Amino acid sequence: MTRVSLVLPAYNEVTRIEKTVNQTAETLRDITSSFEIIIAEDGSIDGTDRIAGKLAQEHNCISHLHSDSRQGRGRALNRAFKSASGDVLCYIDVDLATDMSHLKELIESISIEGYDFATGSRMMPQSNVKRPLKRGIASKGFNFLVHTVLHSKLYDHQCGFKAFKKAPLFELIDDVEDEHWFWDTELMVLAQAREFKVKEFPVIWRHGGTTKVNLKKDILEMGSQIFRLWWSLKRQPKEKTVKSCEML
Ligand SMILES: Nc1nc2c(ncn2[C@@H]2O[C@H](COP(=O)(O)OP(=O)(O)OP(=O)(O)O)[C@@H](O)[C@H]2O)c(=O)[nH]1
Ligand SMILES: [Mg+2]
Repeated sequence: MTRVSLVLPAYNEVTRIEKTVNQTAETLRDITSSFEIIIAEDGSIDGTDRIAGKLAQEHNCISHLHSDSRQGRGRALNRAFKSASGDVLCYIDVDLATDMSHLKELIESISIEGYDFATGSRMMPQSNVKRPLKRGIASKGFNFLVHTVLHSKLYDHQCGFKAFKKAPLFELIDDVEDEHWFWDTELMVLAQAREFKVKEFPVIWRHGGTTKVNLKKDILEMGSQIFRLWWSLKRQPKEKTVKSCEML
């Protein structure tokens, strides 16, 4: 039987962590009888760590990874996946911005359809998205740069709703240098460059209200990461350039 490990990266999420964990467990129970939920929490100063610890104590299927200092989302995910016991590894953002009705498709893209990497998408023509105009424009600009500079075929790289087959993820995970927001993009660009089977599918997505993104600072950082990755790929041998990506 396929075992699913689902990671919730959490930084100062006291208002929603418990509800999200409960809703995630309920949704997972309808998909598989073997799963674990890992709360990858660090640096929280609002009591998220206390609630995550309590949930982990109360339920065998929940575990809590904690650091006192903020690690960045990418580093938190990296550490959580390395501790995971599942065959299908996935993560979703705590704000549940992507509609949970898509979780089954996300997991089955890997466990049944045989993809190595799968991601929800807010940018495909069939996606149904409500988000602030400013964030929508920033996201379009970012994805445009990733297409043109890094030759990615995906419409959306940053959707916090992704799943992986264990072995392909572990082939790449230590090559991903970014430790925060760009981690997702870097992983998906490398997955295409190494010719893994990648699926992108449209989702219903609603902006989660409060955000951890600092628009000005994070956009500059993401922009510089695009060029850092471009330079790093350019220096790699020819067979590692982007060749294919399957999309719905
Ligand atoms: N463990 C950990 N999680 C983080 C860190 N920074 C952000 N997160 C989590 O990453 C997820 C995404 O954060 P959001 O604020 O929703 O960011 P976003 O989805 O890119 O942006 P929005 O579109 O505004 O929602 C949330 O579950 C956060 O709690 C971090 O430093 N460490
Ligand atoms: Mg979000």
